[in-house]
Amino acid sequence: MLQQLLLMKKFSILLLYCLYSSKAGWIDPDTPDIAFETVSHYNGESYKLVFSDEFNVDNRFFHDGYDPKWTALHKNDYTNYALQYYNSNLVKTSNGFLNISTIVEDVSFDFENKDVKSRMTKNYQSGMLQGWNKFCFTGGIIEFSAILPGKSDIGGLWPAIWLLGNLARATYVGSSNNVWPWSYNICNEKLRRQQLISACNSVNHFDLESNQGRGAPEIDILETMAGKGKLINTPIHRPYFSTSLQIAPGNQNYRPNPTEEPMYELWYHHGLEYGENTSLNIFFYGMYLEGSTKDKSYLADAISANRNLYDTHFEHLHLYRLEWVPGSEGHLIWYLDDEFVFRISASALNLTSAILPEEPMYIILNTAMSSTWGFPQPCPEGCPCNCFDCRLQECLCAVPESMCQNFPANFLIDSIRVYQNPNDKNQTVGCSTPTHKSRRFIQAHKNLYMDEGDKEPLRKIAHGGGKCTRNENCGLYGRCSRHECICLNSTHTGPHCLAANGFDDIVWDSDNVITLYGFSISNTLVLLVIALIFGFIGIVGSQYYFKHLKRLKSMKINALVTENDYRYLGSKEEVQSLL
Ligand SMILES: [Ca+2]
Repeated sequence: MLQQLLLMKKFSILLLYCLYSSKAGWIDPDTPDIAFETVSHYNGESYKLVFSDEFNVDNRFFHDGYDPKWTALHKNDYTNYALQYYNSNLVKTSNGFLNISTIVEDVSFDFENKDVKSRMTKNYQSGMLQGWNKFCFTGGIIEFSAILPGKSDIGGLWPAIWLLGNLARATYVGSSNNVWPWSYNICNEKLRRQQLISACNSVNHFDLESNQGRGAPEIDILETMAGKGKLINTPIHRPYFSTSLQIAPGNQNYRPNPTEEPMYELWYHHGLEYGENTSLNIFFYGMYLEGSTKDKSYLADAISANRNLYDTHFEHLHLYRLEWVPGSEGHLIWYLDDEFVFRISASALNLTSAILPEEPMYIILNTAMSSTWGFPQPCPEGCPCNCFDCRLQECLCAVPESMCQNFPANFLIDSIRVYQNPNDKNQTVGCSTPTHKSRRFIQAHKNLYMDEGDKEPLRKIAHGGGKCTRNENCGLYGRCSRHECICLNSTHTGPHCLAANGFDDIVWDSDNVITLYGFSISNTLVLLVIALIFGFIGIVGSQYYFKHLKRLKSMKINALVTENDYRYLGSKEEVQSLL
C-alpha cells in the first residue's frame, strides 16, 4: 500500500507542476505580487499578468542566443533612411533598468544592393530589442515605465516602443514587403496583388488558412520627437510623442497633405477620441510603398495622435499603457500615467474595411535616428544634406542644433508587463496561434528573416557556457567552473544564467505537434496522456502484485506457488525471499 501511495504522490506532484507552470511561462520571478493583476481603465474588467520583464538582474545582454524573451539586433537598419547602425552591445541591463544607448561613433560594414557589393559607414550606433518569434500576444494590456533618452529640447533621437505582427521582422526588409502593415480579411481583386497573403487565395500553403487575409500591422505605443517650439496648425509643441495604428489597405481615395487638417468625412473621423493635450497627428498620414511591380505597390495609412511631453518625461519614470481589444467591437486606447490619450474604435476602420489588428504581435524597443523623422526641421536650402555627422562643421547645417550634446543617450525602461482578459477568447499568447499561424510560413521563408551569413533567424538559447572568472559573473542561479558558467537549474538560462526562462504555456503550433485526423495535439498533451496511461498501468499492476503476494502469504506453503504465479512475481528465489 505504501508503494501505491508513493506512486500516487509522485503523480500528483507532476500534475501540480504542470498546472503551476501553465500560468508562469513568461512571468519574471522578480515581478511583485501586486503587479499580477490590473484593471482595464476602459471598463473595469480584471486582467491577469501573462508576461513581464523587470530588468532587475544587472549585466544581461541580449545578443542572438542569449535570452528567451528578446533579441538585440546587430546589423544595419535599412529602413526610414536610418542614420544609425544597431549594435547589440548597446542594449543591456544596469541598475534595475533596460538601457538602450545611442552613441556617436563610426562603424563600417559591407552591404549588398541589387547584387552590387559596397561598403557603408554610419556615424551613429544604437540599439533595437525585439521579441520577434519569441513572445507574441494577441490583445491585452501592455504597460511600461520609462525615461526617454537625450534632452527634451534637443532633436535628433527617435526612441520608440511598438508592436509588429510576427509575419514581419523589423529592419529585415524582405519580410515586410507586401506584408507590412496589412490588416485586411476581405477578398478584393483590386488589392489582391498588393497583399501577399490575400483573402482571395483559396489555396494557401505553409499551414495558412485558405481565404484568410494576413499581414503584419503596426501599433506604435510611443514614438518620441524631442526639440523645442510650437508647431504649426496644431496645439502640439515639441517635445511630443505619437501613438499610432499603421495599417493597409490605405484609403485609396484621399490622402491629406502633411501639416494640413484632413477634409472632414474623407479621412478617419468616426470612432476616434482624443484626450487632453492630445491632437490629431497632422505630420504623418501614412505612406506609399513601392512594390517590385506597379500592381504590387500600395498605400498604408497611419491613424495617429500626438501628445505634448515635458522635461520630466526625459528625467523621470512615466507610465505608458495600451489597451488592445481585438474584434469588430474592439478598440485601441493609449494612456500616459493613467490619463487617457487616444482611442481608436474598430468602427473607425470602416472607411477602408481594414480590421483592428488580430495578428499575434511582438514588442520592439529601440532608439533610431533619421533625418526624415526625429529631426525637427527638414534640411534647409543651401545645405548639401549629404552628411549628418554632428562632429563635422560642414555637416552641421543638416543636423538639429546641439545634437552632439545628446550622446551618449540612454533610453531607460524599468519594466514591461503584459496582461490579458481571461474571459476574452480572442486574447491569446503565442506567435503562431490556431487562427493565425506563422511557424511554417517563417520556416519556409527563413532567408527573409535573417541576414546573409546567418544559419537560422534565431539561435538556440545557450544554457551556461559564458566566460567567467568568479561565481558572481553567473548570477544567483549559476556558478563559475573552469572559466565557464554552469546554470544550476532551468529557471534561469542564457550563457551567464542571468535570464529568467520564458516559454509559451500552451504551444499551439510546434515541430512536436502531432496532427491526427486533422486535429493538432501538442506534445505536452500527448506526454500527459502517456503519463496517465502508465500511472494507471502502474496502479493496476501493483494491485495485482500485492494481491498475489497476499494470497501466497496466506497459504504459507511454498509448494502451492504455481508456475503461473512466478510469471507475475519474479524468480523462485525472489518469491521465497519475500515470503
Ligand atoms: Ca526594474
